[in-house]
Amino acid sequence: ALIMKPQVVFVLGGPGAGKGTQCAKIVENYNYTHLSAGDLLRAERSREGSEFGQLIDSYIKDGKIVPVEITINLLRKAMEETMQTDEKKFRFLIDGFPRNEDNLRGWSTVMDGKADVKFVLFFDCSNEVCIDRCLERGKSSGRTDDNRQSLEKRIQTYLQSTRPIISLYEKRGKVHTVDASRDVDEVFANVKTILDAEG
Ligand code: UP5
Ligand code: MG
Repeated sequence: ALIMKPQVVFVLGGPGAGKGTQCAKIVENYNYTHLSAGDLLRAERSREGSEFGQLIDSYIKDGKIVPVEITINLLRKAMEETMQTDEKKFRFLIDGFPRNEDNLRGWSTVMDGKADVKFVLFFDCSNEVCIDRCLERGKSSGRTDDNRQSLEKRIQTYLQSTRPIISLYEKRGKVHTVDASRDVDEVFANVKTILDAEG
């Protein structure tokens, strides 16, 4: 069978901007598979026999970005498994990646020529709103990084490392920015306009 080249949308934005929430809504309405790099790392952290569990655990608590060799393998495997299960599933939302230059280098090394990055969907939101949402979620999420101390570091990492990656794609005219501070349905209405126009 003819294997389609994966078509990728990178979904970026600060911690708690609503990437996961909006990706879930996109999947309900469009033919995309959602892959959250953070979720894949958290699953790997708790996988029996993982050699990276402790490393991932400490990076996430510290709001630091895990070395790309780990993340890219998880993403590549998830994409391959999806496409092997259903060859029509070749459109992916990659949520929370690439977050820094190391991530970008790792993606290029492994995926250049093997996947097309169509554009970046950027959920833009003030740090204050991001922090409030994560602290609220922290009451029940069980996430080890939904506390004030980790959040300060996550925001710091986002501003220092991830914003420059978004800017880089912006210079290439590849970013669609969404105001993520509005309510979930208003944000999604904006997302729909973008996805409908992109085809
Ligand atoms: N919420 C959502 N939208 C809302 C809205 N419009 N109005 C009001 N509330 C809204 O939403 C967060 C919370 O806000 C939820 O309670 C939601 O109901 C509410 P969510 O959709 O979960 O936001 P999201 O942007 O997905 O937030 P998340 O916390 O997942 O973002 P992060 O980017 O911080 O987390 P991620 O899981 O991507 O990464 C975690 C860590 O993993 C990183 O800090 C890093 O240490 C590591 N990591 C890597 O090292 N490499 C990677 O490639 C990826 C992650
Ligand atoms: Mg998320």
